[in-house]
Amino acid sequence: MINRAKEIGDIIKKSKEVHIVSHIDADGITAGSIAYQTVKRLGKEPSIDFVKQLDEAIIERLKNENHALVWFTDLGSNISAQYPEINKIITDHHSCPEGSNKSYHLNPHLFNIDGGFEISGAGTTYLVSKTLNKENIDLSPLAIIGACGDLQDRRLGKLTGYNQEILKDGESSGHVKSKIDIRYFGRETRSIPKLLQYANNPILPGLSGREQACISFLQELGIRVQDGDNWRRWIDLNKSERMLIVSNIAQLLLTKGFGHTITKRILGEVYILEKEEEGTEVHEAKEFATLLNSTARYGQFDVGLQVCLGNRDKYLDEARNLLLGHRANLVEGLQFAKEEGIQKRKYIQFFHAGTGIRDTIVGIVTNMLLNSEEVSSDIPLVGFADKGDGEIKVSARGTQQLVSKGLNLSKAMKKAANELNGVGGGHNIAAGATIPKGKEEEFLEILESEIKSQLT
Ligand SMILES: [Mn+2]
Repeated sequence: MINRAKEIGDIIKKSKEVHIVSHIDADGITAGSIAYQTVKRLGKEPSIDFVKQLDEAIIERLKNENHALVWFTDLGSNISAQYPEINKIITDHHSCPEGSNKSYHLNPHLFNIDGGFEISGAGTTYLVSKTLNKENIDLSPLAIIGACGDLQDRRLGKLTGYNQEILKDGESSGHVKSKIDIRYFGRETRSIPKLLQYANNPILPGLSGREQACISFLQELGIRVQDGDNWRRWIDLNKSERMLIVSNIAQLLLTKGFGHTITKRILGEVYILEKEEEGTEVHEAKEFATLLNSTARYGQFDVGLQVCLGNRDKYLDEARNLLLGHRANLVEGLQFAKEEGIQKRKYIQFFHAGTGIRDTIVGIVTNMLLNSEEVSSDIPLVGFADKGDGEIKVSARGTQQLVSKGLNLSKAMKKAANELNGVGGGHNIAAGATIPKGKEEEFLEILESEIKSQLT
């Protein structure tokens, strides 16, 4: 992989002009930002675009724009063997078809490394970046954020594989610190009751979704929840308070029969960005990733890009505004999907949001639902959303347990989409597809039979 990274670095050095095309999620924004900074530091002026997916329209546009070089980050693996007229390099981690092993394509799957959790799109982009300039080690935090944005730390409660190597760069250069702490979202910015209220993976029986119950739980432990008018956050607690909460949560889970493996998930590595201000969304990798997810998914990719490039004041404020909107959309989306109802089949369950949920966040909603109390997680969950142009976005999410039983959503989604003249792919645990409107029923049939054969 390092040799391939060097080869790609040489192509960049030789090129007069570089146009970057990246994906609209947190991993895509960090990947694009790393590429952008890398090209800039070579004294070239990069241009950049963020897209939902590489569809025909985008490819046509790229052909017409006639760039000296197009750098695809966090996407592109599915077209690596196509469109020779586009002079390209690809740093991606999505699973790729036969024949993808090209000298300009860096992808862990080509080297028998699992792109689902060992390295992300931002990570592969960082590998190339580092071969070009040692100083680019300061971009390692972005690769950590990208990996966390793609939930690559979830399986083991910490980053592993190549991500661990990147983390070492971040630590040795003083940009990142990893520490063992509670893994629930919002350590830096949420009040402690809210952190518990929104806890999932695992959910907290009796507490998740119930703010007043969370406040009482904390008060019964003797934890002060407010300092004057201000709610205390996780980072405001002292060590013994944190330990008291963690041990009581663990006890709660164990008495409810969750078992040790699941209970242990509440603790794990969290990644602190040491150069950032404590108590802000950019001080911790997971919170940073969520902030980025609120930008490009709503067409505001410049905000995410500028925050990643270190331009803060105005852009951080804008990102925070977008985050409020994103949160509201997720809450609404969850509510909407629950009201529509999850329909269960034998090997998959699904909901159809129509135009009720944006196609750019239906994947997040699907993931949150699969991890919620109301939805069983013993079969994959599929979410449909209308893209509004005669096409339907499909998102599928599974669990680590299902993957260990043979589930490969990337393969199944790709197959089902291809049969209906759509496109699909992704990772074994999380995948997406775009299909023609009206084909949902057929799609489910094919998808289910494929998943059935994977799981039995
Ligand atoms: Mn990615």
